[in-house]
Amino acid sequence: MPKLPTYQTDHQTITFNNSNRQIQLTIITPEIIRVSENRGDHGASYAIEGDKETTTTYTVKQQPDHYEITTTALTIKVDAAMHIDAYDANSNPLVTDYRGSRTPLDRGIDEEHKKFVQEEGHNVPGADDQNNPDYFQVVKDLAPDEQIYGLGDKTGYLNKRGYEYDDWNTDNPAPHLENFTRLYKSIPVIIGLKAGHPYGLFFDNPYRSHFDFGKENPNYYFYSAEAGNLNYYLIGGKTLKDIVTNYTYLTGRTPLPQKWTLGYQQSRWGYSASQKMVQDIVDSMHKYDLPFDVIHLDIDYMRGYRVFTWNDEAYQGNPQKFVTDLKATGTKIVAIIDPGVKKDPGYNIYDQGIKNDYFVKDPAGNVYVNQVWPGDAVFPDFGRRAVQKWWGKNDQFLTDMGVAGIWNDMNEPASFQGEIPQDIVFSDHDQPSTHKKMHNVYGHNMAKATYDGVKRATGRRPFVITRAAYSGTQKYSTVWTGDNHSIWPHLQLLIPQLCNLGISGFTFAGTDIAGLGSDATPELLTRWIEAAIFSPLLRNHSAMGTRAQEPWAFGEPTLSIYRKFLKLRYRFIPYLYDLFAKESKNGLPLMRPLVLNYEDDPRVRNINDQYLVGDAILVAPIVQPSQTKRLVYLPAGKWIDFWNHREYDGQQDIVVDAPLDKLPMFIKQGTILPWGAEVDHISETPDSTMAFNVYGDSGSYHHYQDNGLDFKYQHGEFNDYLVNVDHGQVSVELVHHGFQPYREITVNLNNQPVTLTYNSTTEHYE
Ligand code: MIG
Repeated sequence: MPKLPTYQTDHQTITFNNSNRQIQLTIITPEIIRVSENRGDHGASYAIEGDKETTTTYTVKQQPDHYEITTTALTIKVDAAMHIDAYDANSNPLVTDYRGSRTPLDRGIDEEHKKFVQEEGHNVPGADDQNNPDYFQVVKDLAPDEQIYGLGDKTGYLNKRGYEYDDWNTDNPAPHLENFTRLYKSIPVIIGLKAGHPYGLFFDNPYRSHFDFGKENPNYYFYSAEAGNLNYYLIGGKTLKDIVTNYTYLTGRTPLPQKWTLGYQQSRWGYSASQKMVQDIVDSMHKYDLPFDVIHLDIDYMRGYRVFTWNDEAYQGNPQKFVTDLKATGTKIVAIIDPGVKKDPGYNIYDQGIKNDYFVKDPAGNVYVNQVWPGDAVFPDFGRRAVQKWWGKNDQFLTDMGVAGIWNDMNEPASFQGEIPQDIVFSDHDQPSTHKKMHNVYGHNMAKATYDGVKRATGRRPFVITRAAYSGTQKYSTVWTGDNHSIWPHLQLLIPQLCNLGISGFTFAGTDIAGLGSDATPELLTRWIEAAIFSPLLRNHSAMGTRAQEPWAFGEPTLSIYRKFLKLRYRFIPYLYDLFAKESKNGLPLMRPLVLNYEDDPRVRNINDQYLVGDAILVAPIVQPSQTKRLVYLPAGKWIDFWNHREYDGQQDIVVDAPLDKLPMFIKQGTILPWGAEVDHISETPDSTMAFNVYGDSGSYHHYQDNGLDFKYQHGEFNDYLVNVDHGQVSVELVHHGFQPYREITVNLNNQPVTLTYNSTTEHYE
């Protein structure tokens, strides 16, 4: 029998040694175990901040041919060949090393032909570069009944099985279809179900990586990285929800946002070239009675695309007045900032960066120049604290103007004259490193710098939107899915894409409604606003040069339907805000795939055209042209049609009507939902009343309320209401009282409103 490795333990780390390898297991919590092997890379994690290790008891047992490391939730077996196999508490295999050798795909092409085909512009995926000495791979068994989710923003379907993907943040504006292996973000976490048993696997290594989920061979999946340390986290839990909670324990959760950020946002590349154009959009929003909170300013508001400047002349010499006046009428401005700084001696940002040595350089020590919007541009070295601080301070230029949020674009980083070479010197936690290592965390560090800067300057919960991200960026920024197109496949994509982002920690996400590139049609715009109406980030955005797609652009009936859905959105904002309050504690996304809640039901394991909002709402949008009826699968429980209150039993397929103005929606029986007042924007004045709708005759619900703006809630300034309905008996209790309570609460029970009034002496609703 081969000899087992030796081992030593040091607190919660167990180090295994044999003649050629040293592998460490670190028990982070009973449900999270890290597997690592130092391969010469340095530098702390970007995804995980702070010490996540909690005191955990575990045992190490020696068996004849392996060791067993056991916590209350996981058992890891380590054998003589250092295979690592993870099991749950009931000995079900979760993540086990594949013992065979890989069988790379035969693509039927030799090197010479490959060159021709590539010259014509086709993408021929290569075999991974196993000759590179830094390359390593992790190959794990794939069971016949195994589904793989997560991985952030990738294209394709909810279940990633059968596909391959790359992590290398990429700006490619061609339509993102299922054959695209990489997009703007690197979020290397997978959430799996193996024979119905949930697990998570997080590969924390920012270098270019590849994932193959049984495409090459249905018996295994593999992860490979072109450099860095072997460093992955095995995550267990009783349910898929536990896996997401544990993963977000490790990498962080989206903090509670300002409430208005859940409002509707209108954007188009081009508006911001003049105050008049922006004002016209605002006026039209009012004229057409469309509720909204935000107008975005794309790159045209700047002076010659110089970041942290404003083309004042196009804003009557006083953009600050414009922004402040708009704010007074309930409209917030969010402005874009790209990382590329125009190479332009005399321009203060460039000068400061040069003087303080803040830009990345080539190995010979010259500031590296590439091109982006302003022409020749240089790139801040966000891996240094001083550079992050400087950048965050620069954001004050905008926040002092009254700008309410910052939109970070182009931070893959994108560059027009080819990709930045791998050896350009980028810092890694203040130490010189390379673009090769820092590429995938560039956007993360920019978003973090922005968050910190805005927080310091305003004291409010920063609203940052970023295109590029790494695992953990959710702590600092919301995300949008980048340059989609006005095409039906991209309307279809938003459901699996936002659901996978959600279970990968990025709940505050959205797509450009109706598509950035290409020309929308009235039907596409209508179905898109319906399908996306619960997406946490709700922004219609389009590119310069495409057909207009504002809500009124196609006249009627598009405008009225659009208005109807925006009004519906605002009714649900209290519910979405409640979900954020919960998410910030448990990491569970607002918009979620059905499998997250119903993992035992094989029918829901790859549903790509329905989603849930929290636990209570099931949404089944129309994502095909001309379709006016559709099949809806209802999981276990009883469901109530939102529109006509018809009741359905779960675990069946039903056919529902969906004329152009209808989004099929079902509410789980036994739930209570807050129902906000009809408003035209989210006000900063606290609401004095709230309503709740009851679906069924019993249920209970926690409702959260605070000022929706700053961090006072962290010092107890919030209310937690418990609404209870027991066979028609209504009660409301203020479980936590730290904010001005509603004067009046109405509970709508089968269309019978029961109104309770706050008695400030007894602190009860009566
Ligand atoms: O190269 O700022 O994804 O939302 O409108 C294009 C212009 C740069 C890409 C963003 C898009 C934005 C556009 N930007």
